[in-house]
Amino acid sequence: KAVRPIVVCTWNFHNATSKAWEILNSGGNALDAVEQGVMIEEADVTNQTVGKGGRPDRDGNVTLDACIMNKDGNCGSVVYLQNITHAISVARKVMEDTPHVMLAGKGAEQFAYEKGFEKENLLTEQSKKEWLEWKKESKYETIINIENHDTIGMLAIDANGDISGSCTTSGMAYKVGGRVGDSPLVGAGLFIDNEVGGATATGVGEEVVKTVGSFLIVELMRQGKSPQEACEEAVNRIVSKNKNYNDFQVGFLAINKNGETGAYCIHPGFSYSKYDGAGQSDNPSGSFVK
Ligand code: SD4
Repeated sequence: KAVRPIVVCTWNFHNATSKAWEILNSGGNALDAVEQGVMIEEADVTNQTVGKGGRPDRDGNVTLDACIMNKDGNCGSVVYLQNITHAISVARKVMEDTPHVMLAGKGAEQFAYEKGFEKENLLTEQSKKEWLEWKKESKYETIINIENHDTIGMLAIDANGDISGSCTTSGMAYKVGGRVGDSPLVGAGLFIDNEVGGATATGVGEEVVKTVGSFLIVELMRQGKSPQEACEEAVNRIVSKNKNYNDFQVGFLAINKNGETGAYCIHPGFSYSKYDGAGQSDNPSGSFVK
């Protein structure tokens, strides 16, 4: 019997899954759940990889990437968005109120103001202080390491059995100005097919983009793989193509139409949060490197 409703998200963002569960459990739809769930993290200034309080690029600018996808296969995305906390809600507006899929930079920001979003300073004192520290030692280089995480990707199935997903991030800390990662790219950081399931990614986005990880996982599930098997194959694909995998982390999370979930990552440390009729739980992910 299918498990529903159910919500999962990357890492241990219990407040986010609780919010999504509240919506799902009162008969709300999966799209509202995945939007409002991740909004909790976007607003949380102590989460320095999502929304307000996110770490800036190497020039000190906080730039956000996000996308959302619904049961009909429609999607909306924003990249390089500045001065707006709730990138995911702007992405939803792109999906619902425009004939487009993706808006970037100034255009996305202008669109957000037209839709009534407030201009906010996203760089907190804490993130600014850390950035100034980084600048002293960094020689202005973007360092790829396995610690840079916390992007939230969320997948939900509502009481009707319909699936939606969301993904939102401030991206890699101290990235080159203008850099866009996997999180707002439909197919890479997130993919949903209402007949099959959904997948989302966290970690070094460049590696996820190169293998179109989330789309790959959904297609593998379509061919009969379990969410766990599909996530493992997607990680194996990355490590077989890039011998430097000791230097970076990628984690995938997937759910199928029956509410079965799976997760896999390169290095130990990734986990996901789940909320269903059995309550809230933390689920450690298996890893390629033991
Ligand atoms: C990115 N994938 O911009 C994001 C970063 C991330 O957990 O997931 N951090 O590459």
